[in-house]
Amino acid sequence: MTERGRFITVEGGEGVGKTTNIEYIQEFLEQRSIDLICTREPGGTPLAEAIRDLLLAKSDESMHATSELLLVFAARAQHLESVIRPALATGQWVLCDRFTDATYAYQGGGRGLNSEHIALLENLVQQGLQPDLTILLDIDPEIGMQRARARAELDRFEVESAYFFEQVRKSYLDRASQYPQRFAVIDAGLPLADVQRNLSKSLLRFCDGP
Ligand code: T5A
Repeated sequence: MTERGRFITVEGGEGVGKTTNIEYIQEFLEQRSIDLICTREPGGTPLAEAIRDLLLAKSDESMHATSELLLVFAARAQHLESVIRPALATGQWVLCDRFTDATYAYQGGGRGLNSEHIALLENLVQQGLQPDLTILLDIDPEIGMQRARARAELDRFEVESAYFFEQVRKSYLDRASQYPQRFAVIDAGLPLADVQRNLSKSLLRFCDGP
């Protein structure tokens, strides 16, 4: 029987360097001849990408937090069934830019939604599937937003208040303390070379064991 692939997620606040470091992680794993796919949330399939567009677009109609939560999980259900589960089942590794920890951080911490409601949807959609490794890139939200502002036009989340992003960061760090066996917290405020050195250490531990 084919051994199930491993599931790695990368998380963090705005402008923390996920895109930059996911390329690095992908190269690191491919150099070790690991067959992997790289994907993202919200998104990863045409339908889920259309939901992403709805979630990120600024609009005259404000989106209710519960609508936002349901859209995030609708995209996730599609992504899981069409991409993530089939890949893992054939032994491929999956490297995903954000997953459900982002929902606890943004919809739970940022929007203040009840985490028990998030857990209900998580159970429904994931049926127990959890990442094997979650890399949390942690940074002072003010520095992350400076980087995001310098890079591109801000989306519907990126125009939220400083308080919102402090709550997002706090929720991520709370999740990391709650699940230390799967989280690796990396200081993303360091120069990129140092961030990537620390990333390599975590990846080596994950690939080769302690
Ligand atoms: N969302 C998502 C939810 O609300 N709930 C959910 O359940 C999920 C899954 C998705 C949005 O959706 C929300 C959260 C998000 O708001 P996204 O595209 O995944 O959006 O997230 P963003 O944070 O918007 O991603 P970005 O592409 O904006 O930022 P990255 O990828 O974290 O940052 P990156 O790599 O583009 O770097 C930003 C800049 O900083 C530089 C880079 O060169 C770049 O210019 N940089 C550094 N500079 C100095 N030192 C370093 N160490 C640096 N690292 C990167």
